[in-house]
Amino acid sequence: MTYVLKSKNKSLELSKPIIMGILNATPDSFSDGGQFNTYETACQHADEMIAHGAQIIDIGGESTRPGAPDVSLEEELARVIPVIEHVSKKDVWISIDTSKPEVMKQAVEAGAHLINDVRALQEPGALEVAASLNVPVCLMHMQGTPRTMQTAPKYQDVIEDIAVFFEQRIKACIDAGIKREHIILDPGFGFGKTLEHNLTILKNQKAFHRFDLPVLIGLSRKSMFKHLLNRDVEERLAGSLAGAMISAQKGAHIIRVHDVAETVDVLTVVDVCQE
Ligand code: 7PJ
Repeated sequence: MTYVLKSKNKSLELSKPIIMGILNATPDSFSDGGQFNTYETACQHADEMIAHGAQIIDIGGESTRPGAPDVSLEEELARVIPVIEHVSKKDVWISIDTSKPEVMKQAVEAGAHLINDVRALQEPGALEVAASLNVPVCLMHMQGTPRTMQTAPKYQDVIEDIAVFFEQRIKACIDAGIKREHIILDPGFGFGKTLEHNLTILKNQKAFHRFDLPVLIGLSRKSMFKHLLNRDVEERLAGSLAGAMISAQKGAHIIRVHDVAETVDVLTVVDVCQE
């Protein structure tokens, strides 16, 4: 089944996995925090990821690393809107990584095509605003909140518990007037998950294809590679690429990464060997 995402006057074919490049416009993100937090460096990094083959640029102004402080609306807008305006001049999709309805609204007005919400539109007003904006939405699973999620994650069955969450959120979206063809699902690696949970999801991600919706996978540089490989954040490229390769082979539609050029190579090799 080939999905085609449509937003504004653009469409994005998901017949093979595509790359979402991560642009953190935050001063405190865990893996590249502080590196891209000025307007110029953020724009430069976006341009580079586009040149390397990213088809979506995911722009976020709120750090969701465990224990990160809350960011005010004004601060989040000041971080992301100028960068969105810059990237919107390019031929690429823009995703806004936020949970705040007002940021969703202003970001889409400034040029964003897709809403990526780690809280799956559960903040007050988010469902309604997303429905009115009429753009695709990525619903990510998280257990707990960014502040507490890694304390003691527990599941009866991590795959089935996430599937129940997806079912409920898909229904909430449809009831709010969001089109089914606008929904993307993401199991949320590292968001209230132990290493064992993350590995179970990596291996069994095809289970989420039961919803007949595109699946987004984000495991780039995450702490699962610290726990599995004992690697610091700047040493997680090989692990991240292996995760991207497995996800591509298991049929993931969108892969969210920091290292665009390297992941493009991996996906090209996977693609030519597809049976
Ligand atoms: C994810 C995300 C993810 C989606 C972050 C990081 C932490 N959005 N935002 N999926 N992770 N959809 O960049 O590693 O896994 S923030």
